[in-house]
Amino acid sequence: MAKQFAPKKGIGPGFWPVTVLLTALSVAWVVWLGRTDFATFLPEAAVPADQIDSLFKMLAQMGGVVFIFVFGFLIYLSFAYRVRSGDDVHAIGVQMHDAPSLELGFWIVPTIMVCFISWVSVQIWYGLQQSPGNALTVEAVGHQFFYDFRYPTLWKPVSQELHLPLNEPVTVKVTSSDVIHGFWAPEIRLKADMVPGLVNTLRFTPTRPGTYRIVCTEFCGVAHGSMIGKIVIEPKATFKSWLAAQAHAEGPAPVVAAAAPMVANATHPGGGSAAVAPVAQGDATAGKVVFAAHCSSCHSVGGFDEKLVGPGLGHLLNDPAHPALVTGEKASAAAIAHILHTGYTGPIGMMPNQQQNAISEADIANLTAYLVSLSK
Ligand code: HEC
Ligand SMILES: [Cu+2]
Repeated sequence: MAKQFAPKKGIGPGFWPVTVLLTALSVAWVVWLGRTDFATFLPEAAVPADQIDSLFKMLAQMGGVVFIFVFGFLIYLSFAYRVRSGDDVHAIGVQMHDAPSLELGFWIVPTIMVCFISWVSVQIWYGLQQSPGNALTVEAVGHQFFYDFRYPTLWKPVSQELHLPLNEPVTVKVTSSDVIHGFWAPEIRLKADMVPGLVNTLRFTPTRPGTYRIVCTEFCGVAHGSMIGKIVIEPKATFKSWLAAQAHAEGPAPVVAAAAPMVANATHPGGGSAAVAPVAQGDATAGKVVFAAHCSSCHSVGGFDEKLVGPGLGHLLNDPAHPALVTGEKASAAAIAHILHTGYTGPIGMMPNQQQNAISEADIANLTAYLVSLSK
C-alpha cells in the first residue's frame, strides 16, 4: 500500500513578491532593449536592415520575458520546495488539478505569442520579396574558397569585391560553381545559400558607404574559415569610375565565332594568347575524362529526359524529340561549344559558363568532340 503523500502547504510566501520582481525585470528588459540601437553594435548598411533589426528586437524582447519568468520561477520554486530537516521523505509539492482557467491560460498565451510573431515575420519577409526597383543586377558565384562577382557590363568576373552604388536598389543573384557556400552580409542583415544549379535572389538598397564583410556560412572545405569577401558601398560616381576601370583593365570581350568550324576565342582571360583549339580538332577520349570531372555531377549521358541537374547529353545531335539545344539553336558542334563558353540559364536551371566550370579552350574542344561522339 503506497504511503499517503503529505503535500506541503501553499506555493510559498514568496510567490507573489517574486512574481512582482520578475514582472519588473521583464519590463526593464523590454524597455532597455526597446531603447537600444542595434546599429551601434553592427552598422545597418542597407535598407531592409532596420526591419530585420526591429524583428530581431521584438523576438528578443518576447523571448527574454519568457526566459525571465521560466527561470525566475524555477529558481524560486526550487528554494520554496527544498527538503527541510524534519520533512517527510515522501513529501511533494502542492498538486494542482482541475484548474481550467490556468490550463486555458497556458494554452492561449503561447498561441497568441506565436501568431503575433508569425504575423510580423511574414509581413517583413513579404516585403523582402518585393523588388524596390532595380538599378543593377550582379551575380555572385561562390567557389572554393572565394567569391566572384559578375557585372552586366563586364565579361570577366571581379574577384572577392562586390562594389555597389549608394542608394541604388540592387539585385544580387547568388549561386555556386562547386559545393554549397553561404553569402552572408551581416551589415546588410541578409543571407542566402549559394547552391550549385540554383539561383537565390537578394534585394536591397545600400544606404551607408563603407567596406563590409561577406562571410561564407556553409562549411565548404578546408579553407572555409578564410572565405571572406568584401562589399564596397560607394557613391554612384565612384562606383561608375570603378566599373569603367574594370572594363578598361580587362580589354575587349573575346569574339566567340558562331560559324562552323568554330575557332575558339583567341584572347584568353589570362591576357596572353592561349592555344587556339578548333572544335573540330577536339579529342573525344580526353573529353570523356573532363566530362567525368566537371560535368557528370549535373549531366548523365543518357537521353534528354534523364535529368540530373541538367538534361541528359547522350543524344544531342540525333534526338528527333529535341532537334534544338536548350538555347533554341539547332544542335551542332559549334552550338554545343557556344553553350560551354557562355553558359545558359533557362527553365531547367543554370548551366555554368566556361569560367565557372573551370574548363580551358582545349577542354571545350575535347568535350564537344566527346558529346558529338555520343550521338553516333
Ligand atoms: C551545376 C550543374 C551543371 C554543370 C556542372 C554543367 N551543366 Fe550543362 N547544363 C546544366 C543545366 C541546368 C542545363 C540546362 C539549362 C536550361 O536549359 O535551363 C545545362 C545544359 C547543357 C547543355 C545543353 C543541352 C541541350 O540539350 O541543349 C550542354 C551541351 C551542357 N549543359 C554541357 C555541359 C558540359 C559539357 C558540362 C561540363 C563542362 C556541363 N554542362 C556542366 C547544368 C550544368
Ligand atoms: Cu564557402
